[in-house]
Amino acid sequence: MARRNEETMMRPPATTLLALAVALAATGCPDDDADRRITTPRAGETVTEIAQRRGLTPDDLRAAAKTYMPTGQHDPYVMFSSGGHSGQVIVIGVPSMRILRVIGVFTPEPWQGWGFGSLASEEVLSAGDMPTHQLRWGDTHHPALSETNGEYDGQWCFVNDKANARVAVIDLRDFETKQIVKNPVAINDHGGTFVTPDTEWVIEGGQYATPLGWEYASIDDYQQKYRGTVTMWKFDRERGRIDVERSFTMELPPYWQDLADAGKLVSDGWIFLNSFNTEMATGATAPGEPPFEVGASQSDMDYLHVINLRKAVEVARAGRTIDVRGMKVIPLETSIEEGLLHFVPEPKSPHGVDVTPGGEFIVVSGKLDPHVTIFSFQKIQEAIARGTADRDPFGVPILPFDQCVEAQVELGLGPLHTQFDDKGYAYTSLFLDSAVARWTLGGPYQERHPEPGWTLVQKLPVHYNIGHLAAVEGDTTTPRGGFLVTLNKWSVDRFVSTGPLLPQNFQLVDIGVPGETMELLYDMPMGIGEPHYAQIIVADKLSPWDVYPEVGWDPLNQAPDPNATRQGEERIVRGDGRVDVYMTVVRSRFTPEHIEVNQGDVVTFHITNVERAKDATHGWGLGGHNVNLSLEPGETASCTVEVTQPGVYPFYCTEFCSALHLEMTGYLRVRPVEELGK
Ligand code: RUQ
Ligand code: CUA
Repeated sequence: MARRNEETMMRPPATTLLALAVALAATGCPDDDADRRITTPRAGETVTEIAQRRGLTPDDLRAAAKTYMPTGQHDPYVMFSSGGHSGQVIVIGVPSMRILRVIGVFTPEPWQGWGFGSLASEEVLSAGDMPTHQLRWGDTHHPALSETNGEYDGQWCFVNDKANARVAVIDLRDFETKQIVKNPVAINDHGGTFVTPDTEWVIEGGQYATPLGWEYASIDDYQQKYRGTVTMWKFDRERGRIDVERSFTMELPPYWQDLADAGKLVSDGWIFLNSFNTEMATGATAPGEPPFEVGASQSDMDYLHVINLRKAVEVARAGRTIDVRGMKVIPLETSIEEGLLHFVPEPKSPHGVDVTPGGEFIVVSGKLDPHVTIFSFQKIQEAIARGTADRDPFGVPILPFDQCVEAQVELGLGPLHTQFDDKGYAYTSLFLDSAVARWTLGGPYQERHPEPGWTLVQKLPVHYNIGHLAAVEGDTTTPRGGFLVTLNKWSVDRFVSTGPLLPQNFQLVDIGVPGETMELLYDMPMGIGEPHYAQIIVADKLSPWDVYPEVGWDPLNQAPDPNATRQGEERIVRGDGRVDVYMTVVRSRFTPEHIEVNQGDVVTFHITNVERAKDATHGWGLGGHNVNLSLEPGETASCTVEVTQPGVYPFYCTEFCSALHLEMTGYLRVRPVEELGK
């Protein structure tokens, strides 16, 4: 009997849950060990009995009921998380917190054939190289979903590489990386990527000041020769590529620029960029001198950079730029002359800057200040119009703090980043407190919640040391509310120990109910690099392809591949020292299966998966040559191997695609030179 009964009981209606809660409140946790509690079910157990056996509380059951996705059902939200120093982007279903996909971006990834032989991926990865070094890892920080009118449109995802100042473009039709650009001016970045409300521009703010264009300068010349940067990459939606020619960089003082956000609606056309180390500390250049940690934390105020993007675009178009390694750079003097850049003092070693959904306010968190500071865009505009005589050492005008600030809310220790919901609440991560603070927005948001504006409503402990946080569409013009994910840096005791290196902890929080009722639902260990930021989109907005549009598709250019091979037209073309193999793949064979070449030949394989069935992916792994291709239905992929070592090399399908998958194989035979002419 029990089976059906139990299944229906897994999703009890609210009233049943309540009854359950009452029943369970009276029972304690049985004290036999957890293993036995899990592995000794009785036939026909009810949910209550299971909960009693496992020692689950009513809150546990409520949390389970809120997060559980029954088999076959889809998550309503999808989170795009940076993969930190894994160099990748991780796609996660919310609220189930199931990993759906890891997208190969800056780091080769064998399952996807990313950087393991596929010529297309080599082309993308090597476009991001330094002239002197191949770069094969990245430190992805801030994914940015493309927007139309300030709302996610589900078409593109951008992400930056902090280690090397690179930006990648991911096409959400196939969730693959299509472009990597290396910043020609900066070596490292941080305040990226952030997009303007129509994804015209992808913003990449710098971080640690260096001489522009990867040059050398003595640290003694820090103030004269080191500079900060912010780069505006022009995105060409038609081509699906960043247009480097139409992009430009602004030279900034050698402060350490940090996070950025684009204005929206009323503040559309403006960029806000934090900074720290406005002290221009140069660290412990000799024994006994203060390290950066100390030197960069002296002042009470740093500078929020307020940038007039629209005007900066005009100045760049008018050619008032210098050339640095092919990048147009607006010199700092020009920015000052043209009024492109203003500073607003911000307390104290700030980190996050986040613009409210309507674009009216800019929320700044100072790591060493217990408040969030809220600036009014309107007031900043008025202060700019009024003018100021105050200047930083480089001549940048500094607007008076008092004229720009709207409110300050005391939240707790180590505030970092802020997200928004649909009910006029803001959520700020508190790193040192290990908590999320829910607080109210004032002004036009006042009518959405019962509490007074600009007040702290609730603090929810998280585990532990939270960095970023992501609410559903929480940085758009129309946040959805519902769920929040906290990206905690430390997990300490939350999971079974995996030795000295522990995963991070993503925690799912219910923010659907107003007032003091944020509720912690679920812990998800994140054992893939250290993610920084994430964005959560409503799943319905994504419309990825099931299979590539045509058989013989080139995913890099999203167009038919000239090297596509039709069934019956497979062939081996031999030229002078080079061999081209035109191969097809279908369950469960490669055609041709035998390829004999001469030692020293350069062999290029053009392989087309002629399948049209959803999920009928094949792989092509070649022993001894560091090659694995992933061939999604319809895809044509190419790879080139130089066969220097004679021998017999089986290749095989690396995806378990069919009952005769193990038979899906072939031989590449490399004849030794001595044999030639025999
Ligand atoms: S960061 S934890 Cu965005 Cu790189 Cu703040
Ligand atoms: Cu194709 Cu296994």
